[in-house]
This record gives sequence, structure tokens and C-alpha cells, in this order.
Amino acid sequence: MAELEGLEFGKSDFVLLDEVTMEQFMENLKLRFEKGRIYTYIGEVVVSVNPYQQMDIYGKETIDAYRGRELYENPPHLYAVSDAAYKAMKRRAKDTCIVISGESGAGKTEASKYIMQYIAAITNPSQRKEVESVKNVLLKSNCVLEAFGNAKTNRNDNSSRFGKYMDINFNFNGDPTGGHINNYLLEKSRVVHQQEGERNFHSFYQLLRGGSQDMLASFHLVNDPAVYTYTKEGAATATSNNDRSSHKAVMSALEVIGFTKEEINSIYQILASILLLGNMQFESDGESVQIQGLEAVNQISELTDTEPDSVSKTLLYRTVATGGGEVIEKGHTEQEACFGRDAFAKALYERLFGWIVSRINSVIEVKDYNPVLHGKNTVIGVLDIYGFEIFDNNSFEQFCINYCNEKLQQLFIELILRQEQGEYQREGITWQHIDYFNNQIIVDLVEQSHKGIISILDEACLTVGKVTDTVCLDSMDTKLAQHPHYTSRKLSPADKTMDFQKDFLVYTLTHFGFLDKNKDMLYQDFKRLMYNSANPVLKEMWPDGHLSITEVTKRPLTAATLFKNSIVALVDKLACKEPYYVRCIKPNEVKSPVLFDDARCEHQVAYLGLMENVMVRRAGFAYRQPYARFLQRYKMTCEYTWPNHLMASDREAVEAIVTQHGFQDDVAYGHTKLFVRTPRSLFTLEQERAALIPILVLFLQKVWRGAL
Ligand code: AOV
Ligand code: MG
Repeated sequence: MAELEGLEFGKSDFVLLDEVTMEQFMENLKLRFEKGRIYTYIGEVVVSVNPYQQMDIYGKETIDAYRGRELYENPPHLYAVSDAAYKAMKRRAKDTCIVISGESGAGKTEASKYIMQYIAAITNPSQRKEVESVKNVLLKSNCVLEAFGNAKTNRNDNSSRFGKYMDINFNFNGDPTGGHINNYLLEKSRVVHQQEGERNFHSFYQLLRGGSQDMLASFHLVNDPAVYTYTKEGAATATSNNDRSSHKAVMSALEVIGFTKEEINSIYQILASILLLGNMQFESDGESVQIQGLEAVNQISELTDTEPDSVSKTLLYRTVATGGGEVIEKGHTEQEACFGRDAFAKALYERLFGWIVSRINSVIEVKDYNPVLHGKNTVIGVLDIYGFEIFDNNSFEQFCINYCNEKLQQLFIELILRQEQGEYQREGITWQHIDYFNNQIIVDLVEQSHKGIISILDEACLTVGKVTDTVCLDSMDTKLAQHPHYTSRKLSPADKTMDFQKDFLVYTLTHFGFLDKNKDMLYQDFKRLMYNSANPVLKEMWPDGHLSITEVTKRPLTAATLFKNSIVALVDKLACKEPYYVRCIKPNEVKSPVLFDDARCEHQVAYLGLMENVMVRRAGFAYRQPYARFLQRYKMTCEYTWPNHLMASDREAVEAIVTQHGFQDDVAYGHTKLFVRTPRSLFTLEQERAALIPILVLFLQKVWRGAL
């Protein structure tokens, strides 16, 4: 509630707006942003606007102010919801989760880090060593995952190019005992190509700019990203990241987490191999294809602990099983060799990333937990995924990212509704249904079997013979033309309004390279090459490399289907936890701390469904409070309750206050809480209380001085 801050900072809860109109909502949001109040509630949901400047609101003092307090006791803050999630977990042994959403650059990752820092700061007061070490690994893992999974995009200098869901486990004391990280679809195409103005993953630049001369020399690298095909596009791109100091931080984080020297070395050997692969060129004499300059082959074989002959052979040939069950070797065309090289580089990086995550998981995994001995093990999950994004060229990754955001939006709708409904039912209060846009129809458009976009894609990918993106798009156009939320460049070529559609997926499909990315093909030979590496770390990353070509499944699941399955599993995981939400808004496109771009912000407020959120929250009852708490705050405003009431229950005492102020028609009495329909009633009470406080203070002073 607004009680702790003056009204010059606007309303600290949108529920308290006089009227729920977009105009008032935006006015309040803007006012608060301009006054440096970046957080505002909608009930228990935190709306956050990226301040694009360092705020002095995350220090120890602030943490102490929020620790163990209730939401309404302090100004809105991430710490308050973190504490609420933590309290629910600790007091009621509930699994909770904090879901952070918003578009690219809106501040999700920063928020997730503050949340984790807060949880780390308020737990383990007795400083037990094992717990401290778990906390340390959890915090350090961020640094490593950002180095390998984030990159500069045109929307965010430190954009997450993977989705992250982290479970933190707690023992009955409420101290962290471990955790688990799930990662979702890393945008690996970035390894081999970036759009103009963007960079490859930070890790490459960190190695090249921060690695010691000795290290680089042993990897056959020079300290200049402009030399490597995969990093040269981003080499001159200015960013706010300091690659050199980050490299040091990552190296030390890897050590703290518990990666061995050999493992750390292997990680960087793989990065080096990828950079060298990228510079490899092929030439064709019309008959066969050769590698230009064999030095790189030797270097890569040295770095990957494989035979030089096997490396060059794998780059130039593939084994295929003929219809008759015969296994033959087929030479690549120059184009196939390039495709194979890039696919290999991408796969190396993707598996490296996956391996790093599972290595971290093996360190933080909860071991020897005995529920009988230790009580229930509870969990707080923190979800920080890649935000909704539209680029000039949208490809498969944007499709997946945006689909994921649709799924989460749907979960939000469902949970917020369900929660509200649940509360009214528990309290025995009849509630009025609120209608709002349900994006189920869009989710269906993507994921429905047979007629959804993913199905149509898969079908095209599994068809033998040449199906091009264009053919596939035509097939989609035919099958989906009637769908109200489907359009494509062909169906509406001049649709420039796409950015401002409420439903994300109504953007024109330019999706270039869609089919290849969905097929995600890597010749089995590369897998075998890596499986046969003498480096145990590398071998561990390629367990499927032992399969021969005749054993390989002919119809592997496509990338989109795998992604869909993982997101469905994620949603199931979230749905069974008590959710807390942080909804992030990006105030402008130019990273300015002062600019509030009204149109852009309004657009985000609309598609995040924040207005509906306020309406649902106010559906009938804007405000609710347990009887005891209400009484404590307002008892001074009523003669029957001050200083103490003599009634049979707190509820009756609350009824007395309400009746005395004449808003009995504006409330409903639940089993444990009072529900107030319009905020105005409460304002009256607040005003009266505010007027009484100075009198009360005078009174108390007199009592203390013994004058009364
Ligand atoms: P995102 O996670 O939502 O985008 P980030 O959390 O990476 O966005 O935020 C983008 C940038 O905004 C950060 O690098 C900071 O410079 C700034 N920023 C965000 N939140 C704060 C804050 N609370 N205080 C100060 N600066 C902040 V993406 O990962 O692209 O969807 O895929
Ligand atoms: Mg992020």
C-alpha cells in the first residue's frame, strides 16, 4: 500500500488507481519511473521498469529492511516478493517459484540476480560452511552461464541466448542445500553467424582478449577477434562489457565452482577449436574437395585429442547407409563441407554449454538428503528466459523464443485467475468472472498436433527429397490461412503493424533457414570423431558418438519438437508451485535512464496483460487483509475498538470499524479476511488515521512524561 511513500511518487500499487484505465496506468508508471521508483505492485505482482542506471536500492541496509517483512510494510521491491516466496516456502512448506518475464532488455536477468543475492543474504545466519559453499556456487554459476550463454544483440548488450530455470533447494531450517539448473535451447546459430551490430557469445571475446599470451599460444590463437571468421563481425562492436576483466572473473568462478584444471583447459580448447574451424576453407577442383592449408587440421586434432587424418576425413566425407544396408563413404561437395563444418562448430558449442550446466548441477545437486531425518525439502524456482524479441530478420530462434513467451503468458493468465478464484472460494465469497484475452488460441496455432506450425514444419523436415523454406511456407499458408492469428509475408505483404500487435505470433514469417535449423542435422561422423577423442571431457560430451550409421535413428525428433517438449515440461513444473511474478518493462530503445517512451511502454503493458491483471485483482475487491492486521492498523479510528475491543472476535471488531465509517456496502467478510471493493473506502480510513497520528503521538508523549 501507498502508506510508506508520499503521493508525489504515485501509487505504489496499481490496484489503488482511481479508475483502471490505460491512461491512469501509464501516468502512474511514468511518474514513478521519473521519480526513480522503478517497482510498483499489482497486488503481489511486481512491475519493474529498467532504470538503465545503477540504483542505490540493493545494498545491505535495504536487504535488512525487507528481511522477514510483509509486502505492504515497505515500498515495492524485488526483495519483498523474494521474501514472500521465501516465507511461503519456509512457513508453509510450499514449493514456490518466481517467474520473471518481459521483452529482451527489460531487466529479467538483472532481476533474477538480485533475487538470488537476496535469498543468499537472508539465509544461513549461522554461517554453516556447507551452506555457504552451496550459496557461493549458485551465485558464481551466473557469471559462468552468462559468459557462455549471453551475447550482445541489437536489443541488449548482455542478452541471454538461452532459457534458464533454477531450482534452489532448502532444508527445514530454510537454508539452501543445493539446486538444479535447467537450460533451454541455446541459440547456437550465433556461433557461426551474427546479425550486423551483434556479437558472438561473450566467451569467445573473453578468451581472445583476456587469455594470457601463453594460453593463446598453446591454443594456436592470436589475441584479436577480427582474425576469426566467427568473431570478426562482432569484433569492432562496442559494448559495455569488459571482456578482459570478465575473463578473469569467469576463470575464477569456474575454479570456485569446482571445475578441475584439466576441465577448464578443455573448455578453452574447445572454444579454440571452434575459432580455428571457422577459419577453415575448402577448395574444389571440380572432382573432389580439399581443405585449404592443413595446419588448421593439425591444430584442431591437437586441441581435440584426435587423429589429424580422422579430422580431415570427417570434414570431407560422410558415411551413408545405402538402401541395401551397405555402408559407403561419400565425398562432400564444397557446400556440404562448409555446412558440415558450421554444424560441427555449433554442435561443439552447444554440447560444451550443456556439459558446463550439468557439471555445475553435479556440484550443487542435493546429496544425502533424508526427508525423515531432515524434514521436507522445499524448493524456490527462479525462471529467467530470453525475452520476446522481433528483429529485422526473424528466424527459427525467434519463433521458439516467442512461442515460449506465449506459453508463459498463458500460465500467468491461468495462475493469476486460479489464485484469485481460489482465494475467493477459500474465503467463501462469491466472485464475478472477468473476461480477458486468452492466448490459448495462439499457443494452439503453434503446438497443436497435425495442424499446428510445429507439426507442419516437422512434416516438411521429414519429407524425403528437397523441401525448401518456400515450399513449407506455402503449405503453412494453405493450411493456416483461415486462422485469425496467422499471417505471412505472402498473405499480407505490407503488414507493417506487426510490431504493435497484441499477439506476438502475428508477425510476418520471414523465417529464413527455418527448415535446416529445425532438422538440426549433424553428420554422424563428427559425433564419432568426438567420441573417439582421447580427451575424457570431450568424449563425455558425445555419448551418442558410439552409434554406427546403421544404428542411428532415421527420424530423430526435430529441434522445434524437442523445444516444445521441454517448454511443456517447464510449464508443468511451474504450475505445481506457488507462483510469484516479476513483470519487466523496457522504458526505451536507447538504454536511456531518463527516457520514457510512452508508446513502447503502453504496448508492453498491453501485451503483458497488466491492465487485465489489475482488473482481476480488483474484480469486486481491490483490497484484502486479515482481520487482525486490519484491526491493528485502523482500530484508532473507532471508539469501539480503541485501544482494545471487547467483542467476541476480530471480525466483529472490524465490522464495527467498517460500519462506523459507513462503507458496509463496500465490503465482504471472508472467513479470515476483510475484502474491500473500492480503494476510496480505504483512503477515507487512511486519511483519518493520518490525521489521528499526531494527536496520538502528543497523547503518548504526555503519558510517558507522566502528565496524564
Ligand atoms: P533481459 O534479461 O530482460 O534481456 P537484462 O537483465 O540483461 O535484460 O538487462 C539489460 C540491461 O539493462 C542490463 O545489462 C543493465 O545494464 C540494465 N538493467 C536492467 N535492470 C537493471 C537494474 N535493476 N539496475 C540497473 N540496470 C539495470 V534478454 O536476456 O535480452 O530477454 O534475452
Ligand atoms: Mg536475460
